[in-house]
Amino acid sequence: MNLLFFSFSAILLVGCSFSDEKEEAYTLLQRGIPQYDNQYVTVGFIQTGKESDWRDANTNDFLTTFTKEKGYNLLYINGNSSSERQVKAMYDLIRQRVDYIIIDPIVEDGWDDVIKEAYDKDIPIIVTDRKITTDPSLYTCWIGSDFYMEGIKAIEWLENYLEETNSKDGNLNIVILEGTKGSSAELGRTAGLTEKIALHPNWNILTSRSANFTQGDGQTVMEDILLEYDDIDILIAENDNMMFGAMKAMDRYGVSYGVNGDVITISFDCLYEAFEKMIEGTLQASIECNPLLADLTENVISNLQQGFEVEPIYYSEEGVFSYKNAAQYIDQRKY
Ligand code: GZL
Repeated sequence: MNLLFFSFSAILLVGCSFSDEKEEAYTLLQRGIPQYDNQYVTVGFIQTGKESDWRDANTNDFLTTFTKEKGYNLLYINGNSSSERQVKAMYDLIRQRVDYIIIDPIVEDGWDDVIKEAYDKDIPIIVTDRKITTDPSLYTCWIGSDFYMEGIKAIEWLENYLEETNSKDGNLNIVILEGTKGSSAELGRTAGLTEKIALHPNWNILTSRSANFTQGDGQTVMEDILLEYDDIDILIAENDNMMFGAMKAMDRYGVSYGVNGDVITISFDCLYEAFEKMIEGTLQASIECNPLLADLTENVISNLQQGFEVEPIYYSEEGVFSYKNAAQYIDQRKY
């Protein structure tokens, strides 16, 4: 049956213009709305698309949690980094009358109409990881990280590090590699970072540019920055993969970084590879952003199935790790 869904969504997602995708979806699906086996709870999961190792861990967590053994028929849709595709996929799922829809929205805007459609058709929507600007009364809940606090935590770590190493005086030049523009992870982290940085008159943001959460863009954007600036003291990347790419760029241009280098390195996510780099000292701190949200999400759906009330917001547990404590925790890491 899932194959039928994918074949329909493949048809729906090709050739329609954004303005008529809703009608197109409903017309095509009129001819054959799949009938799912109602012994299972049918859950549509619309993911952002591949852009980072964090994303792979997040996707895998949902695929291995919402299983037939646990009573779920999971319809996984890869958004291919396209908000338009995500919205079209949601109209498909609504028309198929799935029991629940989980979305990880690429960006916060553009969801109002389709969320209202789901609300009117009584299909509960659970937003995970990134947020949407739609009226929260129209969807069940949001589950994810406090991105603003992640930005604050990064600067608090930097303040302590500069104090401990007696390097807080003098002008400090900062470069920020931002995540996907308009995503709540980027908006929240950037707000937290810039708000705390502004409290330090001797700190200067040389440039803050998007590298779209990808390793490849992290490298190319950092290469451009290194051609413009030769006085960088601190590099903050809004995810580990962009930092890994930036490290390749700094290697290429002979710029030293990390505990024994010229550039202090701070990133977000806390991937296993980030722990390896913190142990070797090239990455000095990573602010955890937990991708393992499926259990929290499944718990919400299980409560809804039993008729229980659920909360509007669920924050995941997260810490801060550095070159000092990475070795102590690396064996416990799950992604
Ligand atoms: C954060 C998540 C971000 C990660 C990136 O919750 O949306 O997207 O920090 C990922 O690695 O690509």
